[in-house]
Amino acid sequence: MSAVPLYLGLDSSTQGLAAVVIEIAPGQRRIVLETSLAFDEALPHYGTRHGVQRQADPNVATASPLMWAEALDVMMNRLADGSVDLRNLATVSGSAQQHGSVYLNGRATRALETLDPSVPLADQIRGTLSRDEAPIWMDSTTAAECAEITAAVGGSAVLAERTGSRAFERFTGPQIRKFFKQAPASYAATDRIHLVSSFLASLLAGRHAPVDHADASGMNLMELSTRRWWPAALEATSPGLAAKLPPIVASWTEAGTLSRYWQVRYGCPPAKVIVWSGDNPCSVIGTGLVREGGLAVSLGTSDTVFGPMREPRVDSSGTGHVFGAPTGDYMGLTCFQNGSLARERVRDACGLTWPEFSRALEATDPGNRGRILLPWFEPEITPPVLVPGVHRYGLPAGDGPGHVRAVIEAQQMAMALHSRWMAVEVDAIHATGGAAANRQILQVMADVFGADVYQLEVANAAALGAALRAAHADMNVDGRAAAWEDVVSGFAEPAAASRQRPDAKRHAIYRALMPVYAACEAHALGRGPDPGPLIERFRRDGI
Ligand code: XUL
Repeated sequence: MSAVPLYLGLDSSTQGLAAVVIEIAPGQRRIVLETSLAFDEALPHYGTRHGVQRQADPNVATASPLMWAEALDVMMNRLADGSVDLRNLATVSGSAQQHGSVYLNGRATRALETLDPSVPLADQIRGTLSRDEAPIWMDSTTAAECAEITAAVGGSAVLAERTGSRAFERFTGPQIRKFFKQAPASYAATDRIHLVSSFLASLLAGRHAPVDHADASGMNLMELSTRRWWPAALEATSPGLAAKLPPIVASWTEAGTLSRYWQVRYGCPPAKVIVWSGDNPCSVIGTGLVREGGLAVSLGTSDTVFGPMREPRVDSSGTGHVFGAPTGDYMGLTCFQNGSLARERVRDACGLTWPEFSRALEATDPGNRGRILLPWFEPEITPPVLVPGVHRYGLPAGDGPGHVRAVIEAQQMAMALHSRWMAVEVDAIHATGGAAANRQILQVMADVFGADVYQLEVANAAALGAALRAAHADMNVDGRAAAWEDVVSGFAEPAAASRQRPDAKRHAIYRALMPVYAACEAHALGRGPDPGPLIERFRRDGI
């Protein structure tokens, strides 16, 4: 009997690297292994906090590409220790935090092609960087470049219409422009600019990998309708950019095979490497949302709301994004920067463990008696807040349980409010990400959205999505690619027993609280009056 093929999905996220291995054969579909490492603990010599190299300026966020490379070595070493039979690996793909960029010099091409299996990967890549640190999605230092690019292409509406998003500080185009302006010599010495996803795929394949159309749409550089680099955006960004960018390909394209480095060092076969994609696009697959109509919420370092779209419906309010999806369709996404780290900040400030945090949530009233917190500990993406700051409305600083409920309610209301542009009628939400394990948080989600909320079996939907993308590229039916429904079936299905239903009374409370929350946001952003009277009215009538 021939061996059952294995598919590996890797997810290089902000805080760590995860791997999911699945096997698929007739009558046999199962997750063989799920494992992860945290950069701070596994690779302490990079001195990161939550995977990020923080500087004094809270708007700067970078990480070392060498750390991501070294993590690949650590993970492959772990996989090769016998827990899976790597010899049966058929295809590999990956998922990575979106928008971050890696700058390589002219030595990279040869270095990738001649990686020596006896020398750690990071040591061989060190000399190929034309910029030591990669700016990542949490960086918000490019407001000037966003304005310049926007003006050069004819305004925000034009940029959004063409690329799927108005200019965003974390997007790769504005980041590239800033690098070109601040370090012109290093920019000139840059031969190739990769996304985190295409950089890591290149390390596996031993040659420059293309970017897939899904992750490329997070750059303000790709024309959504043609899925090619948009010349006007390239020109507005930096000189000679076209020659430095990888080609854009469909998400199921083969980037090569696992190079000799991985074969000799870890006993891998020459398995096909399928281009990597962004973590949110991979999560679309990993949450099983392969057709329009579904919605997922990911509670990770960033909180994101996303769902597949058949046709691109660009957000005229400038809040969200339209990306390509790995299925070949599109996806809508709204991103919130103050996700897990904000929950952690509140938990730590109250001196609670996670179980105590959950109990505090349960012990407080839905609607929090109108006590509202805007948890902008870090700069926020949605709504745009460049100067971080926490705002409290009717919430005394010493009220620990009140803060616990307030941070969760604010995050859920912000997600519900700012994802309206996606115009998806939701009756079910697939929840993923670390905090999706918390039933109390998911109950608030169900009550705020007025929708059923399901947990998925796999904690890391992005890594699972990458593994499923790897499988899809290998699963041909009569010479044609397998249908996505067949690929995800049995893996990315919500567990029926996990269903959490909204409570009609609580949903009514949140419907009444939502305009109060929106008024607090407007006030904090300097765009609206004191919401005090609205809060008073809610306290009187809303609960
Ligand atoms: C999405 C975004 C984040 C990162 C986190 O636009 O910026 O969700 O992908 O990894």
